[in-house]
Amino acid sequence: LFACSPQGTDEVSGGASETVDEKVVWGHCSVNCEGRCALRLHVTNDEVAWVESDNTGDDVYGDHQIRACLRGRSIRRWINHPDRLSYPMKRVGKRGEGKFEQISWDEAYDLIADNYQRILDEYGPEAIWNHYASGVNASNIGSFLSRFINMNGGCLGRYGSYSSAQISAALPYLYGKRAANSNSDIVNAKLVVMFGENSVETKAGGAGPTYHLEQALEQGGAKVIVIDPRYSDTVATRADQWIPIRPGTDAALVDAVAHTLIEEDLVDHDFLATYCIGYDEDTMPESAQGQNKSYKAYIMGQGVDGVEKTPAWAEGITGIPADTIVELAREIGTAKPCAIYQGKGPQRQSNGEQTARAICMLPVLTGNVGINGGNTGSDLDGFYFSSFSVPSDKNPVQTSIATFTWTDAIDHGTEMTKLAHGVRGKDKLDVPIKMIFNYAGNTITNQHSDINRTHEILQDESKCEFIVVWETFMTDSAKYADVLLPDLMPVEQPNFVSNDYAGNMGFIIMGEPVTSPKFERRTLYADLREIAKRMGKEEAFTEGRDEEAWLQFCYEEARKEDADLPTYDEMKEMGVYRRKDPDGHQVALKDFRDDPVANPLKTPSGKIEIYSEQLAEIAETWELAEGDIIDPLPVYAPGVEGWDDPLRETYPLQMPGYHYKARAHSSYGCIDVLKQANPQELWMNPLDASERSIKDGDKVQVFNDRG
Ligand SMILES: Nc1nc2c(c(=O)[nH]1)N[C@H]1C(S)=C(S)[C@@H](COP(=O)(O)OP(=O)(O)OC[C@H]3O[C@@H](n4cnc5c(=O)[nH]c(N)nc54)[C@H](O)[C@@H]3O)O[C@H]1N2
Ligand SMILES: Nc1nc2c(c(=O)[nH]1)N[C@H]1C(S)=C(S)[C@@H](COP(=O)(O)OP(=O)(O)OC[C@H]3O[C@@H](n4cnc5c(=O)[nH]c(N)nc54)[C@H](O)[C@@H]3O)O[C@H]1N2
Ligand SMILES: [Mo]
Repeated sequence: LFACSPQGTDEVSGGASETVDEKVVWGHCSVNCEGRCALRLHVTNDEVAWVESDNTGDDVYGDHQIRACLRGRSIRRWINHPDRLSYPMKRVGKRGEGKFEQISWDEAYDLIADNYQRILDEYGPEAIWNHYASGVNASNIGSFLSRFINMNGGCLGRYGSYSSAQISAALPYLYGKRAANSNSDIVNAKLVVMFGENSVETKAGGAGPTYHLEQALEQGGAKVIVIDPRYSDTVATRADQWIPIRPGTDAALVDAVAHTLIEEDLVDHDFLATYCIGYDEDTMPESAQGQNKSYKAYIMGQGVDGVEKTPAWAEGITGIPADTIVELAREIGTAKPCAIYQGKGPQRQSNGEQTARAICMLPVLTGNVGINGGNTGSDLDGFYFSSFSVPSDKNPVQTSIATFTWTDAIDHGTEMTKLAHGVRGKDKLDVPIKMIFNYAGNTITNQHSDINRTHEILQDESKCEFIVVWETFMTDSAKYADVLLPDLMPVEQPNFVSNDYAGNMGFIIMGEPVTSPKFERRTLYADLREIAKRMGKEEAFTEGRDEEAWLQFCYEEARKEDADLPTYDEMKEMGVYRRKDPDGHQVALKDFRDDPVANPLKTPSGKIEIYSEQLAEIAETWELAEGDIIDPLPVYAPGVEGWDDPLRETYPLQMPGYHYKARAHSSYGCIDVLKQANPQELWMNPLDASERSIKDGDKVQVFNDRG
């Protein structure tokens, strides 16, 4: 791919044209790959001619260039793609059918304002839903929608995410919060063990975790073991050892590693006694004493289930030979320090909360928490600037639901309760979701699950009455819009982004609109201002500012808290600003490790709760669906439709997913050169394939009852 354009740039073919007006504009790629990279867009006659990335500074590690991957470098093809949406439209066919008619902007704004006001009057703000959407991560842009909605009474809240709901739900019970070391700190580790962590493909930007991992390994020399069902690029390029595992069985592997650690006395007794409760009978909370409910009892076979979690037991579940498990345990038990991380693949499954907590048990048992070169077992963390988002009132609605359960809230919202469905802030929902605002998201169908069911729910217009979508392409989710608005991309408006996961080097990228708006595309802000005007709230919404003025306002507010930031004008001139983490590397729970009395955790006991009384109570009081498990200990729980489900008789193959290199979810999904470089393919174990006479490159059909 690089060979076809000079210096890894992406250039318009067709040779030189008469140059009238030429400029170079800073911009960024802010799709949700957990990267965020700098772009320098070369613009000729108000069209992007070619694109390069950050070329500033000496590019020394620690002060390195924020170079974009091949997706960001192909942004010209995305901006100018013939399929891009260009006009406001309203739906004319059935929802999801994809039939639209072009309308005027005035008609679009009237339709939205009228329906929004009607639904607010009839059902109240709890019936409004601001859909999970991660297509735009430019700091100043998406937050305009929250500002607008909160100004109008707010909306039903949501907690958790599609990314890491299980990690973020589970870890506070163990550690009082979700926290991890910067992966740049791997430079201090002797051994790195990664469960389904694939930053080589999923955090590929030049200032992101994959570059930190490479540099940390080069400088620190740690050995790397990756546990993943798939031979990922992280396995291929960073691992010394690959341990393939049956999907959904990581907790069983952990249990057996713990068994060896205990049996061979490789656990850190001081750490467990000082910092943790629930490892053995000595530190059990009063409510659970004398009942063989400790972690050690669970592992060694004296627990409630009476099963000893030996490596041979785990071999049958995980598919990993018992010898390999024993070796893994010995390596983890003797390498000091050892950095254990998880990606988000292992937890993004049923009972993923158990898996997320179980993986954390390995650093807990070996005392690798709160130190350089160690980790909590959680996914990555890093150095961040404070928020640059547009100010908004707090959401006045206190009620929230889990992000993933929004289709239930449309279909049978008033049946959703605190104890059976995780409603927060109220015992039950009073109204179903009646209206959706969806800005830059494709999780209505494409990125959600069980699309056939969602389709049915949304087709019934008496349930969800109105859906507004802002998009750049006719995605599958966009087909469910009642009004569909063509958005300008962040690089086409005043824009600004700070780093996401970026090890110990934070950064800010400030850009300006690369070209004038094309066709009838407008900014989200311009649209919301017009809708606010129709609802009599324009002045309150804008406070007299335009997009650029808000950008400057947000930046100046952040500068009040952080005087070392360059001035706004300097920042615009520089385009990129880098800052090294003043603490060296983020080390999660370091304060607690240094002084557990002065700096207790936010758990009820102030310690690491291997056994959680809170979870014991939840397990007793909540109404769980069949197959769902909540347990005071991080135990292995196979989950719904796991490897040993009886349904396997009918459906012999399991299909785990992973985040794909050629796209950030659906973003950049249509780019020809990216598809050529990395075609969308199904991977299958050659043994399974040969049993079915399937060869590499064959076209296959994959199906179940859901589609
Ligand atoms: N099966 C399966 N489903 C998954 C996952 C999985 O692993 N497997 N992963 C889940 C995870 S972790 C996540 S975070 C979600 C992500 O799901 P989404 O948030 O939907 O992810 P994206 O496709 O990155 O972005 C959504 C949309 O934003 C649009 N977009 C891009 N730029 C702009 C812009 O400037 N303006 C506007 N208005 N729109 C823009 C894109 O066209 C795209 O359709 O998916 C989840 N769903
Ligand atoms: N190119 C690209 N980059 C992205 C994204 C994208 O869509 N494309 N999405 C971004 C987003 S929003 C997110 S949340 C992150 C996610 O970042 P990651 O967590 O790194 O990626 P995932 O693909 O979710 O899962 C990581 C790995 O888990 C493996 N896995 C699946 N099931 C299991 C299991 O049961 N056990 C074990 N041990 N491994 C398992 C998968 O094979 C995969 O290699 O990626 C971000 N980066
Ligand atoms: Mo995600």
